[in-house]
Amino acid sequence: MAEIEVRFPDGKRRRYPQGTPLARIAADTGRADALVARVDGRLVDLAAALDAEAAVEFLNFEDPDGRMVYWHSSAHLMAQAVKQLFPQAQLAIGPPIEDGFYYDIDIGRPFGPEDLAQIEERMRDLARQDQTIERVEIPRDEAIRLYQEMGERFKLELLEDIPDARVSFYRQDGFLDMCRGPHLPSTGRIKAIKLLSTSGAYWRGDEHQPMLQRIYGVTFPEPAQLDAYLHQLEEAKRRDHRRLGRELELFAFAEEVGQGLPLWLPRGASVRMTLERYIVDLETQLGYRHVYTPDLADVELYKISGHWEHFRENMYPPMEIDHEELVLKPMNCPHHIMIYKHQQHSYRDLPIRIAELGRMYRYERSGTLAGLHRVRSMTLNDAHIFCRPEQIEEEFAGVIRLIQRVYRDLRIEAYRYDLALHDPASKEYYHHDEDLWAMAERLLRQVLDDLGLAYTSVLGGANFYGPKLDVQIRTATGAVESLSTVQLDFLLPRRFGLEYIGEDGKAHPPVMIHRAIISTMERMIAFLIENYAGAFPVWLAPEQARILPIADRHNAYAGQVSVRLREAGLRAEVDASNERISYKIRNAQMMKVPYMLVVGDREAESGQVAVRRREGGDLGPMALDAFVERVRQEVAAKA
Ligand code: TSB
Ligand code: ZN
Repeated sequence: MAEIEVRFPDGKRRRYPQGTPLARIAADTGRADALVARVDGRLVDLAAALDAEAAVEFLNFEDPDGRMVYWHSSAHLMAQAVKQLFPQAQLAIGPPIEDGFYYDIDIGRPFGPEDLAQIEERMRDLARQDQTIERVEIPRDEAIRLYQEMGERFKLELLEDIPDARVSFYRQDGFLDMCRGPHLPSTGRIKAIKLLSTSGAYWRGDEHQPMLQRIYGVTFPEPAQLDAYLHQLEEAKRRDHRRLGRELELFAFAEEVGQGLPLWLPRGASVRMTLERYIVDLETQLGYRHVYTPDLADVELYKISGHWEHFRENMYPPMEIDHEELVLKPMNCPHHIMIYKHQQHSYRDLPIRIAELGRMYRYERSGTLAGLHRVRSMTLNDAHIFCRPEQIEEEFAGVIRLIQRVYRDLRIEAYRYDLALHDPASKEYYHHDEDLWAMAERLLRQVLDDLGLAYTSVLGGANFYGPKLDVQIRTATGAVESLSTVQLDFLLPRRFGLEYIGEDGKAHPPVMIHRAIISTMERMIAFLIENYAGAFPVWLAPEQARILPIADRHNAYAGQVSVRLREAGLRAEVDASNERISYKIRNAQMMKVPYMLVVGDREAESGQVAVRRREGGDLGPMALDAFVERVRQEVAAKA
């Protein structure tokens, strides 16, 4: 029989008889962990035979594609179990997702927890039976007949969209599911199984269509991997800023106020104010000048800037009054541009750095709102730097250094830099001056390389006005969002006819850098809550110390202590409730107050406080002045 040559990723080559199943090649090369093969770049079942020479790579669970196949087969396994337990069930679609898989199923009622437990148990049985998973191709009309007999109306609808003469199915035991594949060789590969939740899901995501039940699950080759995953889920729940925001009384939403419009409660407002003071002071030191601008503007302003053309989907509709058409501002740039334009500028004045904690309003679809991470009214730590072209690199680098400084102070460690470039193919969105784009993008790369920053390039991520560098973070629920951003812009200064008088005595357009370090106060604080799991460092904590009188007769002394601490610039409160001291301590710990100062007879007589730390641990009695000094140092060091 003819032989064919197989090339492996490590460069090795081997010869096999034509038609050798990939599974045999995997076994022959010691790849018992293989789940699926990549043959000349295409994913193929291990059961498939290799007919021609090819580059072959075997994928296991560690490979993202391998994992997708694993979870895809797990979805089939779940459907098989459901069909055995509920023969009348109608199956819709069941894809793998980033963290597991789901299947949309209709059994005429929601699945309850007992149902899930039962399905999970049946999946384990079926997996233990280690049934072979086979690919079968049948003519389309036969497939239609099959699904008609089974009464699978959703599968029939799916078939309507498949034009092919033959349709592929995957079969394990008697269970057949229409699918492109590829799949695992057998159900026995699926070891650790957990069904996580159910939710309603409209067929085809259309609210006019029937509501199906979506079951989410996850599986792993090793039980320890499942344990680690479930632990991580718990951890995410523990850190979720929406829960912590409620428990720690930081912020709230009210139906009466409106979706995505947060109310900052005193404790959240305190954190925010500390952060605002911090960044404004830092910016002032670095030569930024702060301004205030209105929340409304004539829509004309945004027509000139181009936001009306490119950003309108995110803007609230105009309000007509006194022959003006007013819009809520979605960005601060045009206002800052008008401030620049208010005066004449010489090259000696540049760079001019105009900063504002600028309030913005953006329409975000209700499904995308996510606590403080994504809101509709927000305040941005915004600034626009107007500079000469030869100052771009220095200014850009300065902004990146500021980001690094702030992230150190805030102890933000898990993030990634994305360099967002324009996509020349999307002509409607981006301005057409390709030379300008090329120049801007080259400059940014240059700065990043000079700073030795590792970054990922994202084609098509740029703003309509220019390329940008975004700092990407992950929220507790796993979404990736931008935090800080630095954006280069040659366009808006031209659209507004901005100028400065150069050394040559002629007028030139300045270049603009848009930048936000803290991001919006909303998103940054959402991120910080999750980052610290609610336990703010002392300098940011809304309540730095809580004074706990042991009995009512100590309330007066506790009051004096709080006055002293506040005079020293610390945030302190007294718990004068009628509770036992152990209860007061537990309460303060639940609110994650960094210091608890217990005061009783001894402390009142000696002018001391007995200090306990949030993390546990008794520092014992301390003179009040010594405590103040200690906290002041911690605040100064942002410890
Ligand atoms: C930096 N004109 C620029 C500015 O000068 C600008 O507005 N850029 S932006 O559109 O990218 O927004 C800046 C930052 O605001 C984003 O990086 C993101 O961190 C934050 N942000 C954007 N939309 C929302 C939202 N809906 N909720 C919370 N924060 C948001
Ligand atoms: Zn801007």
